[in-house]
Amino acid sequence: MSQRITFTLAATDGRARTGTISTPRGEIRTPAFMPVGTAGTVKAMLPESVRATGADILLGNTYHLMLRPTAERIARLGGLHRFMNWERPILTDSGGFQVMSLASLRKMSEEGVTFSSHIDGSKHKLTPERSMEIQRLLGSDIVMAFDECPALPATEAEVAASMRLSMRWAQRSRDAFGDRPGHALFGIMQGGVTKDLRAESAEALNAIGFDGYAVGGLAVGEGQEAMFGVLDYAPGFLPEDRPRYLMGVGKPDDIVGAVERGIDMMDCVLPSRSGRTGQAWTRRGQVNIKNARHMDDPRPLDEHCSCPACRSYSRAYLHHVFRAGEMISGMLLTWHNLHYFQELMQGLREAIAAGRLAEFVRDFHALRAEGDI
Ligand code: PRF
Ligand code: ZN
Repeated sequence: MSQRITFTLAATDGRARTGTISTPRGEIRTPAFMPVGTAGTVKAMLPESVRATGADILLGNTYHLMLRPTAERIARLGGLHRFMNWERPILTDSGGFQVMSLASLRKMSEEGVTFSSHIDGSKHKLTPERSMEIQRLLGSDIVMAFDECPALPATEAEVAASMRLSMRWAQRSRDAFGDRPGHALFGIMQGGVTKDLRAESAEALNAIGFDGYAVGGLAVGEGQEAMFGVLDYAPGFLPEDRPRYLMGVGKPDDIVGAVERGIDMMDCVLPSRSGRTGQAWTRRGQVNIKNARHMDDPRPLDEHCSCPACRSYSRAYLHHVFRAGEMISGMLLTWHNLHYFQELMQGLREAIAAGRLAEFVRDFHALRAEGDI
């Protein structure tokens, strides 16, 4: 695989962009939503079903896979794509963010982070160099630099120190990654909600040079208004000709607002996780299938949705299988949610290409305001 990964912009509408990331494993239409396949599976979905929802790329996690079944075992078995039966592009997160949210006995230093596994308590170490090695063993197409996302609440001095550490790690990630045609390395901007720190972080990343740039450190409890406040300027600090990835976002209205502000890629557990807890996302907002009002309702979740859950099952059935704890409940709601998120992305791409994003966004909010009926 010597073909380089390229990004081609097809159209812009205001700050919003649509285009294509071309990789040896296939094209990624942007703005793109990446379903999360943390442990080598998008929970409750077969890979061919995930593809059928319209996904071009999945996200995998260094942290989970290094602990179980280990990166070395996956490499011996032919890499993550073959292991999980997904031959299209995979982006892997670098591990530090998951260490901070899941592991115990964490110890940070200039070198990296040591921690105890949330699975069996075993001791492990992640550094920029080890994260690059793990992501190479997995066969990841888009590798993320190793960073630290500071836990909130944090003072501005703490956010600044953490961002500068992440920028030193970004340089070490770049050095350790080397030149790998057909694989991309993305840097991750940090700096909290402080404009000067975001600018300093972007400048450091631009000087190192990456194939794409992520906006990290958002959607960590600051609220949508503060997040949009940062997105009003942060994408503008990054090169126009490289993809911009907003990590861990988000709800449908977060996605729409991020795309309006120039974001090209996003990932979130929301559609898959909430599918397993009985939450459906539709054009009219959230539907809680647990609610007794669905018990006798013969209508589908959304009569305009073409997913298998909406084509063949009633709200009454979806309510019943959720209440009964049947596995098909998580399967159908996850499918519906991923289908809805991908349909939203397709709508955004088409609206940007046609120069009618403002109308699309207006209709999006108007239908949600009507609510579920
Ligand atoms: N860094 C990394 N992964 C992430 C984040 C980050 O800041 C976030 C923040 N929303 C989600 N996932 N490496
Ligand atoms: Zn549906």
